[in-house]
Amino acid sequence: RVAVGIGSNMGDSATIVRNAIDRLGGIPGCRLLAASNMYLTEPVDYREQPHFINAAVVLETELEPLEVLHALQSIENEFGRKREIPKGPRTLDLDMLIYEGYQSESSELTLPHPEMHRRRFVLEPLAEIAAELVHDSSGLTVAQLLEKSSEHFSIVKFDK
Ligand code: PH2
Ligand code: MG
Ligand code: MG
Repeated sequence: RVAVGIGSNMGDSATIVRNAIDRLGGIPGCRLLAASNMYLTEPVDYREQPHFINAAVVLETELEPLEVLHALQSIENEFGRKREIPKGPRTLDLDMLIYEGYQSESSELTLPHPEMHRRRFVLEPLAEIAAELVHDSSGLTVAQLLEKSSEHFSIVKFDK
């Protein structure tokens, strides 16, 4: 199983995130197991930008981690992703969070995602669909990471 975090804060973010979820389930060699609700979240790290819509999905895959990464990157590009400011506004950000049972620290791909354990905009949606999934670098489940997280930025369920 692979967990993917989805974020958007440019354009019609709710529609973009919904369409991205459909697109993720259609990657050859992947099957959508679960998709979270959408959340409206306060920007973290780089604060001077609009709120994000965030969500998470869990896929079952027969692809290797780098193959999944490349598929995610091509979907980001399909949705017109520009990277102007690091951690700044984006139409679509797809981050591989966990590839179950796998850890790596290469220049191209760090798994589990190096910042996911402290980001509630990642942990809340993921806990909704995969609370028991194990974060391989800490050995903790997503639910345990969420319980430990002290981040205070606001997150509200977005239903439209
Ligand atoms: N992504 C970032 C930086 N800050 N803040 C929120 N709320 N949601 C995000 O997806 C996000 C962020 C860099 O990828
Ligand atoms: Mg990213
Ligand atoms: Mg990101």
